[in-house]
Amino acid sequence: MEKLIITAAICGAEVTKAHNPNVPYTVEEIREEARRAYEAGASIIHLHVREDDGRPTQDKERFDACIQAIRECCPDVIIQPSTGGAVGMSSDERLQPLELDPEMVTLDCGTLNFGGDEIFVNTENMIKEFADRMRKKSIKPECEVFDKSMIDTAVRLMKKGHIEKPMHFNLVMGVNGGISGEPRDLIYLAESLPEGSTFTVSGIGRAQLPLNTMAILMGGHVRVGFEDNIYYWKGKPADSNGDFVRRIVELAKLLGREIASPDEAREILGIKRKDRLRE
Ligand code: KMH
Ligand code: ZN
Repeated sequence: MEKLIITAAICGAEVTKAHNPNVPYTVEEIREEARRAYEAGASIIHLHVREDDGRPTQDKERFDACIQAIRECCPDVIIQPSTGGAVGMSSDERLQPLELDPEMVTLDCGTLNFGGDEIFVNTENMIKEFADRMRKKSIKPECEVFDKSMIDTAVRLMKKGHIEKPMHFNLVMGVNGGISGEPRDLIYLAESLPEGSTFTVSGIGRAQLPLNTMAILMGGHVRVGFEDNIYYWKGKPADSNGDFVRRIVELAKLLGREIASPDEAREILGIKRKDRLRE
């Protein structure tokens, strides 16, 4: 089996210090959480950024500051900014991190309810525009799918030339409004992917650990972190993203999967390391 790529989604846009005081907001807190995840074995940092008071932002300057800070202590890690941002942001706001020419970003592949009255809007025309902008800059999209229909949308857009092969998917499972996080759901999604694609599994809340375990066994990859889950065990808030990553490293060892370094992850995903990251 391929080596295991571990992504750490270190802060997200929705969780706050009221949920878990260890959720990072400032540039320094984000750098330290990235460092803990990287030193534990993460090869990708999925990055949202916040104002110092915790408000989510897609501001290019703030992304730049966080990316530079992460680079200081994680020189070769793949930094994957979010183009999802937070519910209610405009396309222009969300697309700002593309101007920094990252190696990889997220591409959200459909609209869904996102709790209460919130709707996370990703119309087909938006997805096409986002994907075209990524393709023109040779930025690898990670297709975020929250339900089976979003896989179908992504494949349709691949066939029309908006997304290049091989495709990489993140199966986000257990969001209220998306697919649930039962084992049969993961099997269904994984069997629906086009041949030759790779996939990561993100389980929300208590679905995180069981779905990560299944992903390791199925030859997929895993995402952990505060964006998806703030508890290490039921009722015990996690101390850091590093703890989640370490647990996956131990589990993978027990289950016979080696961990991919950032360069090995690039190889698996077909990403070319960009020169500016070597500076
Ligand atoms: N914060 C969610 C509304 C992504 O990073 O692309 C969207 C999200 C997905 O987190
Ligand atoms: Zn995200």
